[in-house]
Amino acid sequence: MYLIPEYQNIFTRVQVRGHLEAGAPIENGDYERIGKPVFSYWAGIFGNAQIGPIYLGVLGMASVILFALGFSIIGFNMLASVNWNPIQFIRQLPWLALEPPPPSQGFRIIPPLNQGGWWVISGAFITASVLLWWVRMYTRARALKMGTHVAWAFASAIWLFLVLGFIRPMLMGSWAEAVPFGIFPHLDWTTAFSIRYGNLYYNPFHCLSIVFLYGSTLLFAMHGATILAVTRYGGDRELEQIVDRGTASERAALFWRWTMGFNATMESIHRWAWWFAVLTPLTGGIGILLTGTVVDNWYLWGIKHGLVPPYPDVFGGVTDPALAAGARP
Ligand code: 07D
Repeated sequence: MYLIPEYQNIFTRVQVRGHLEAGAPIENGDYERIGKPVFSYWAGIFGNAQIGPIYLGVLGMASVILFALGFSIIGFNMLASVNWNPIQFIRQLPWLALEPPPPSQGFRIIPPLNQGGWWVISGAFITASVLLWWVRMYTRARALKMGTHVAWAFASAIWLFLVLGFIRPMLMGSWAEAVPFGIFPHLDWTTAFSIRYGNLYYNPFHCLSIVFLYGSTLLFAMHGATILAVTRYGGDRELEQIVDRGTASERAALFWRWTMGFNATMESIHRWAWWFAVLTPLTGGIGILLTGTVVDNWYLWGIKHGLVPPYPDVFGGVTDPALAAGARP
């Protein structure tokens, strides 16, 4: 017997290839769409099989060039640190670093090149690159008459990036507070930072940031799974379901009310997801900004505010190591 499917959903592993799609026409803008789009089987496995057109424009080109410059400066400094030996460069790459200026340089705008000067220059290039990429996102969204939600979410990540690399070091009066470039070195920096300031776990903004980070993954999994589960009823046509609720939405909503008593709506789930993602680096940036500027030791702060559980007093009292004789002022 030959079975004819009743409903064809748009999630299918069959790669449907129509004509190359140039994209929506744009008013008063003869924007370059570089190159002729092509189809790729492998791209189609992960998303749309069509690659291109890409638009770089002036902002995009400037951003790519600045990033390449910053990235190359980091690479060449690392190469210099292994005596220009390419084999050692590959072998030791995960451990190599371009460090920010030492404390003795304070927040001098251009320290000597081998005293963190290269770090400042590459950081400036990468920061300029990231900011231009943001402007590009904003202007591309406007050109397509879209909302600018993506750009504002990206701005939240840029906030944390700026706090870590520029705003907090400036407030602390020292580039040495900033994050080094390097794979393990930047991870070591997070541990050292946490220990130096009395355990970041007791920073309530780090807690909040983790809540939103984990929350984002949970919401993404719940939403992705829910939509996949109701595609057979047309749930994958999310925008249609927002304005004209169908049986897919009804079932998805009832499923969540059954299983947890409450449901988001076809529209609100996307706002939940946007806010959780945005609040992750937004709260994180606040937490980093407060560290060392307003709060010196999160553990002692936690004791003072009843966050740290009381332990039996068998180990003696805890004093702030930063207050001990000989500690760095
Ligand atoms: C990093 C910023 C935006 C990035 C942008 C991109 C380029 C590329 C490339 C040069 C992601 C620009 C970059 C263009 C340049 C080249 C090659 C966003 C970023 C715009 N923590 N922790 C967080 C957990 C601990 C510590 C956030 C968990 C320890 C520090 C998050 C645990 C210690 C900082 C989080 C844990 C510690 C953080 C990041 C568990 C020691 C931060 C959120 C289970 C290891 C950051 C308030 C994010 C922060 C941060 C999670 C443990 C230290 C929620 C789950 C106790 C110092 N931690 N952490 O979105 O915001 O990052 O803290 O143990 O600064 Mg933590």
